[in-house]
Amino acid sequence: MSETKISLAVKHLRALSQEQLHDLLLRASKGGFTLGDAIRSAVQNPDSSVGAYAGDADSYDTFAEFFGPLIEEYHGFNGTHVTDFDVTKISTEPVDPTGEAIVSTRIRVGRNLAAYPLAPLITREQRLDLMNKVSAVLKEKLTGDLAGEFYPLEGMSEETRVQLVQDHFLFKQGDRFLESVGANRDWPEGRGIFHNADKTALVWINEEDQLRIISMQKGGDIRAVFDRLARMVEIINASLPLSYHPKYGAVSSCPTNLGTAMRASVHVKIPFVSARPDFKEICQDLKLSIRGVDGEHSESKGGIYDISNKRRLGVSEVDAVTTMYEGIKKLLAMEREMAAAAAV
Ligand code: ADP
Ligand code: CIR
Repeated sequence: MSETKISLAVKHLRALSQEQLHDLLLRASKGGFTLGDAIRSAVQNPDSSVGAYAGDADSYDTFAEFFGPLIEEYHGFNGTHVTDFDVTKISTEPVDPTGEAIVSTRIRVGRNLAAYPLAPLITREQRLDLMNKVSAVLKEKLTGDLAGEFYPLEGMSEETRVQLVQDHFLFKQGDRFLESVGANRDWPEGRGIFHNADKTALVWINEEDQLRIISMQKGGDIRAVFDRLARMVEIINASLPLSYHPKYGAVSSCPTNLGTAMRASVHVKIPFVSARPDFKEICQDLKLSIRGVDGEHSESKGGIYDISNKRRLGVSEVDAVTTMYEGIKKLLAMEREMAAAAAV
């Protein structure tokens, strides 16, 4: 009989003692989130890999006996998060010197505002208020090469929306995992995207997290993408009261995003390596995650994969990007070897 894979949420729920479970079931976070709410996505989607969400920053403390071990298992870390955005520590050596393998590079971080509940609990009025405040701040504070406009999702033509999604700039409506936890309520109202003229500096508002700060461009210049992101984060940090946890760093609604809340990815052509039966294990050993070209839970197209750092907590921002950089370097070396062997 094949073994059914259970989500981290179910695994760590089962690990609680009867007394702990009873105690946790009687609690509610400051915003009124319960343990039932936290695991609803896992219950409704048995194929969840994680299956837990927080409704507010306090959920991580109120249900610490549940979230603590789950977060430790996912990130492999139980210390205090340390931040480091120093771009001079990122290698200047191009990871893909011929420019043939890497299609594009993207680094994003998630952020939430301290004064509002997270997506599962935020009210319609709070969401609208947040969108108006944040979009005004972005328009005022992001200047020079970062200067741009805010485009609300509500009222956007379907043609524009589809094009932005296809070009990898805009989010889609949250998936069934987010639907279960209430993060898709009132869609598309209160959501939107800010971007500069050439769409290399972007901010998503009120998707899974209230802010997703994104830097991206064609090709494999990871350092340039990191540099732009660091500048955006510094300006936004100084302009908005964001939510940070003393142990977990940047607060996010999904526990996989805590810490740096950073996903540094490349869209990379690796037809040989990706065809290996141990491709997943290779990436796991390199501490990398694999996604398809249209984002989470999507498929690869034409041997192109979205490869990113897996850990976001217990690594600094520099470490997260360097993990991706070093891992891609190794995958590309393997790809070249396999291509050369196939050519003889
Ligand atoms: P997130 O990265 O914000 O967690 P997704 O995995 O759903 O969420 O990705 C969001 C969008 O960003 C998708 O359209 C995805 O294809 C795009 N994307 C991710 N990495 C890259 C990249 N390196 N180059 C271009 N687009 C990318
Ligand atoms: C899940 O549990 O499958 C979804 N809630 C997404 C979790 C985050 N993604 C990931 O670890 N790949």
